[in-house]
Amino acid sequence: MSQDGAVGVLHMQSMTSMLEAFESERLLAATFAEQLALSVSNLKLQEALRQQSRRDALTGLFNRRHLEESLEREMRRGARANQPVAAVMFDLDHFKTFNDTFGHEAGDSVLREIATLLSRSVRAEDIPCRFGGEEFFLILPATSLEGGQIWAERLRSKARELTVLHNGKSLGMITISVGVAAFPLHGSSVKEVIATADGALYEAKESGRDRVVVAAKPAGIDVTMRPQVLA
Ligand code: GH3
Ligand code: MG
Ligand code: MG
Repeated sequence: MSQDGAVGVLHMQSMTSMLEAFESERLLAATFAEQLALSVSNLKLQEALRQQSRRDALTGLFNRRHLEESLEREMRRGARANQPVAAVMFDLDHFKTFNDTFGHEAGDSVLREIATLLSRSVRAEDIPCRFGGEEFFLILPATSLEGGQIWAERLRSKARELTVLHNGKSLGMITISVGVAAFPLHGSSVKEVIATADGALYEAKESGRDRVVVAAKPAGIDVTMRPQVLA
């Protein structure tokens, strides 16, 4: 038994018919079962916490830790299947001003709406994440850089059309800046791919915001080479 009730059934059979020996074995078995129950319920708790720590509390999207693990897995899968993986990173424009004007709670509503839009716009195999603050990240398995760009442009238009209400009042137009990169074109490690998407996002900000920038294709990449994933 654990705090939450029965965690399992343990059956032990005595090899002796002597009552005294049986009694000491019974005590040992009870102690053993208690320890076992504790271990099993600890493992269950650990698993529940692990599940929780993969999600961001405000938006329900996957968090950055999950993103990094998933991107590595998808890159490995892509390498094996000879398929690209697109990485799309975006950041809300002038969000600080937005918070300052309408308040932090209104800002939170916007983050949740954007997360809903993101979740609704993706395929089941895509992985939408909150990278941190007002930055989001999307992993698109089996998608090229061009595919990522098309997807990013579509999201940018949808974000502009979003009407977020807070206390019955419209919060005005939301724009996003987006950076797009892809595996294996922009690197063979998670770090490199994220950094390239981040670099493209930075360029989108620098060149005026509310736009998509696709990371430049590195010169001299041999596309006939089988992709590799480096840790
Ligand atoms: P830029 O267009 O350059 O991205 O400008 P910005 O104002 O969006 O960028 P900056 O990095 O200066 O500000 C980010 C803001 O995001 C500041 C912070 O208050 C807000 N923010 C981050 N996380 C949250 C959150 O969980 N809730 C709310 N309401 N605001 C958040
Ligand atoms: Mg911002
Ligand atoms: Mg930011």
